[in-house]
Amino acid sequence: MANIILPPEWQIKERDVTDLSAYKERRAFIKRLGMGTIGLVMGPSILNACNSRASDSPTAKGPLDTIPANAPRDGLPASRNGEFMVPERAMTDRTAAASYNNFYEFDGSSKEIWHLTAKYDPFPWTIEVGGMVEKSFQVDVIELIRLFGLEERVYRFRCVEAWSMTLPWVGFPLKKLIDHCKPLSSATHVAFECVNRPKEMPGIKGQPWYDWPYYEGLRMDEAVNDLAFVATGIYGEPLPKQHGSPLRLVLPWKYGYKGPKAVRKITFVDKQPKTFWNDLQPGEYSFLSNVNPSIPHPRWSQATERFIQTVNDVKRVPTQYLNGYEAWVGTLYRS
Ligand SMILES: Nc1nc2c(c(=O)[nH]1)N[C@H]1C(S)=C(S)[C@@H](COP(=O)(O)O)O[C@H]1N2
Ligand SMILES: [Mo]
Repeated sequence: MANIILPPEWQIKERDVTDLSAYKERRAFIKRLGMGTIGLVMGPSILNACNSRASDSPTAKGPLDTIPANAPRDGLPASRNGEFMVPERAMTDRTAAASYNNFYEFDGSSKEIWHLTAKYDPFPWTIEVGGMVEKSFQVDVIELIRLFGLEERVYRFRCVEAWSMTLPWVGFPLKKLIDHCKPLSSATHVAFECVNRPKEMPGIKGQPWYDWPYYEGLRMDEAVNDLAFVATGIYGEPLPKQHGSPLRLVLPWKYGYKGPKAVRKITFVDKQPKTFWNDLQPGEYSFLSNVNPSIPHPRWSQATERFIQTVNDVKRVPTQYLNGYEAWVGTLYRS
C-alpha cells in the first residue's frame, strides 16, 4: 500500500522471510496481478533464508493451515444469508484468498503473510469496550459468537491497491455488537484498535516507523448499517490468522484497509477518530475511503480492478460505485 514511505531495507526483509519456491510462486502470482514492480528483488540469500524459516514456522505448511487449533467452532457451519450474494462474478478460490493478504503487523512489503503467522497465538481473546458507553466492559470473542450466532455472507472485497475478490465471510452484523455495547446517544463515531503483539508479529517489531497498533474508525450511521459485518470466519471455517483471527471488520463498500483485523478495543466517541492510513498519508487515504471508480488514487486509477478468482485467473473488471452496494449505503453519502 504505502510502499513509498518505507526505507530501502524493506526489500531485504521480504527476501529473508520468503523461501525459494514460495518466492517464485509469488513472483508469478504478482506478475499475473500486474504488480510486477512491488517488492521484487531477487537476491543470493534466498536459499539460506529457507533454512532459518523452517524453525520459525513449524506448523504452517500451507496457507490453509493457519486456523488456530483452539478457535471456537460454535455455530459452524453457518447458514448463508441469501440477501448478500455477488451474482456477476465467481467466488474467489480459498487458497488464493489465504495466500494474498494485507496484514502489516506481519509484514508490509509482502502479500504472503501466512508464512509469518506461526508465533501468533490469538486465543483466548478479550475485547475492551469503552468511551461513551453506559458502562465499560470486557468480553471474550467466544461469548460474542454464542450471543449473536453466525451467518455467512458473500461480499465483494476491494483493496485500494485495485485488486479484488469475492469472499464468503462468516460472522455477525456489527450492529448486534454495537447494540450490545450500549453506546450513549451522544456518541457519533466508533474507534477500533487492533492487536499489538510485537513478540508474535514480525511486522510490528520490524517496522517501527508505523504507528502501532493499527487503528480505524467509522461514523455511527456506517457502523450500524446492515452491511457492516464482524467476521470470525471465512469459507465455513474460523478465520485463518492471516485473515485477521480471531475477528475483523468487513465493510464491503469501503476500501479494504477500513476493515481492521484482530480488533482488541472498541471506543465510542463524539468526534471523527484518527485512522492509521489517513494519518500517514492524508492525501492518499481519506477517512471515508468509499470505493469510487471516478476518484483515482493519486498514484493509480480506481476505474478498474484486478479480480482474483484463483492464483491463475486474474482479470481486469470495472469497479462499481460503492463496490456495488449503493442500494445499501448510497443514502449515507447524499447530502
Ligand atoms: N490490523 C490490520 N488490519 C488490516 C490491515 C492491516 O495491515 N492490519 N490491512 C487492511 C487491508 S489494506 C486490507 S486490503 C484488508 C485485507 O484483508 P484480507 O487479507 O483478509 O483479504 O485488511 C485490512 N485490515
Ligand atoms: Mo487494502
